[in-house]
Amino acid sequence: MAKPLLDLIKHSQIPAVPPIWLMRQAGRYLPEYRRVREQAGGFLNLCYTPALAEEVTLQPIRRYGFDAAIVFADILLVPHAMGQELWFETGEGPRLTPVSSGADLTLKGAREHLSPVSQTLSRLTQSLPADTTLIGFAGAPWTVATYMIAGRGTPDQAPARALARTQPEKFQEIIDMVVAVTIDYLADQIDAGADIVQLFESWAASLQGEELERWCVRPVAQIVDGLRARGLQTPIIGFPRGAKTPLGDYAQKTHCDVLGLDTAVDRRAVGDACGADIVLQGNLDPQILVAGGGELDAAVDAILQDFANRRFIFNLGHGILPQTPPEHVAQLVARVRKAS
Ligand code: 1CP
Repeated sequence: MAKPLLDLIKHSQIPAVPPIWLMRQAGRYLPEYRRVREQAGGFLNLCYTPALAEEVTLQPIRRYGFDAAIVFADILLVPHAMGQELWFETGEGPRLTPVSSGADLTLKGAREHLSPVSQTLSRLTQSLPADTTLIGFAGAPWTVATYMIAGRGTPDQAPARALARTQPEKFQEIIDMVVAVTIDYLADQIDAGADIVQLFESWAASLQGEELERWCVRPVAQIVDGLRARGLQTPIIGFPRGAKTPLGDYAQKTHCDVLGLDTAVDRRAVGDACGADIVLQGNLDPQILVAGGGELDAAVDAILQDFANRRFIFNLGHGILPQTPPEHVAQLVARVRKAS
């Protein structure tokens, strides 16, 4: 059976209705997610138990019939697999034991540690509707490293930026190890059935110029090229949130097939700057999805209009917020689909 979202990337036709999925579409805004998370006894158990991770991946598909499902996991499973302690403080987000060089990490056993995620994907190839595209993912190395070095989320990524500036060779070791683990991890996700993979560069905004090239662009290109060198032609979505670089250049230099746009991106300018061979994805403001009503309809219509003449995947400009009313998501999907 055809998968409209995957087909959009592989072929050059522009469909009448763009395919739609939402970043963080499984999660705390859904009461059925909160129930399974409780049953799992914690967020990490949920990620590492394939039957439960499968269930929460399917929840938003059942409710809304999105064109794609994204496997339930987290970008911080990679540092966990490399030997860092990882835990989630309720209401406060992730915590890790901070590292400052490659010597604090290990590659041994990382692939095996991450195998539950591939098992979740295998299960989903059986349980998803046949026309739903299956998305795997990982964090981009810079973004993952910002958590590894600080031991937590930070507003300005200062600890990672300081290490990159003062001890670039130590920082490079960490990045190189994350690149190596991520290539294996995504290759395994693709072997298990992922149709597409996305690389989340959530903290691109904290670097610019040479540093952006070295720590964001180059490692992502190494991952894309590493997958291609293994004969894997699976489409890859890059999402450089807030990147201070022309996005057409980012797509070209990283060799990504799809460019995820954040909320702040000027849609028409990006549309003009990127050739027709790049598929664009985005960029509804998650806060407008919280607001709903006429404001939501107007924002959806503006996006549909701006991208009417190119290959485009409807999404948010960042992850869905936990306070989002589930009925606003239904409103969004209906609005996108009736626009044909
Ligand atoms: O249930 C809970 O309390 C945990 C909340 C939660 C969820 C639902 C976390 C903790 N991670 C996830 C799942 C998740 N994370 C997915 C899969 C599901 C889906 O998309 O439907 C994905 C793709 C991610 C990616 C992720 N994790 C990113 C990149 C995207 C982004 O939002 O910028 C980042 C930065 C993380 C780290 C992380 N994990 C969890 C939290 C709260 C955070 C952010 C920490 C911070 O910086 O404050």
